[in-house]
Amino acid sequence: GNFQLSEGGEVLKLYSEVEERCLDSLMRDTLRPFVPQYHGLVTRGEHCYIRLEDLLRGLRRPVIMDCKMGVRTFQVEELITAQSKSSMRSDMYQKMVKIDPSAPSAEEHAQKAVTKLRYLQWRDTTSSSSTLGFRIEGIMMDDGSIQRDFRNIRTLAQATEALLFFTRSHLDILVSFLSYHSRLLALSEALKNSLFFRTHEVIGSSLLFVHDHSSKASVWMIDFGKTTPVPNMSQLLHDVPWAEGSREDGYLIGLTSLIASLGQAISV
Ligand code: 4IP
Ligand code: MN
Repeated sequence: GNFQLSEGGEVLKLYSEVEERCLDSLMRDTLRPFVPQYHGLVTRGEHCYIRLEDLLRGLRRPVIMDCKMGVRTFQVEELITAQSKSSMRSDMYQKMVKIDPSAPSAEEHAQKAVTKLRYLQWRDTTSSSSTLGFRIEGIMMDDGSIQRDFRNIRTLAQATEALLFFTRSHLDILVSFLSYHSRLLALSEALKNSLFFRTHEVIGSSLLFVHDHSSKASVWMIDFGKTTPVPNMSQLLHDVPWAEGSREDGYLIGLTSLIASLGQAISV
């Protein structure tokens, strides 16, 4: 979870060193127009916060969709952590059983716990993350209601259905699809030219889709708490599947799927 407050037209997000470093570099990167503007740190009570542009500012009853990007949502460090018994998580076992009681192995059932790696991989392979390179984490409708029921989406056609649901009841669906489509194409150009993107493994980051009645539709890159520089000056391709030993995240596989899905939605 990411705890945040609202203050003076900004969003205050609980400090994370990893995320702060990313935002700081992003302010000097070609991706700057695609991320919330970063205004430095502030302390409130006993906590330190990251001051961010409020992406919902000026919007009336916005509709929001969070798509988690990449073919995996675990960091490669989890492969090592998972080898120590102390990393067993009963909370993650509980979350898993609640969705699918048959998912844990006999051993996991006996321990009533799973490793974080196991849980996150299970989430990736039972959603569209592994196959399409993104998954819909949630949609907030204009009445404030939140839908998180997109777990069964696997195919591009199902993702397109969800996108149609997302823009339903709004303005001209086509107009917002077209503006999302062109924003994603612009993002994909910016990513091609981004030094930050070439040199960072982007894990657990989302694209936030936002529109309201005034037809303003935009997409933002958010959540960099697990986005880290790749070691030894190496660079990532982002458009190939992950395999053990690599740090590829499949971010561009997800972006390509999203663009294709919007393309399908436009032609419906
Ligand atoms: C959550 O699982 C998400 O994967 C979180 O990632 C992750 O936080 C949580 O790990 C994990 O329990 P569900 O979405 O299935 O509930 P995100 O914050 O990107 O949504 P991390 O810490 O990996 O960022 P824990 O260890 O925080 O519980
Ligand atoms: Mn997120």
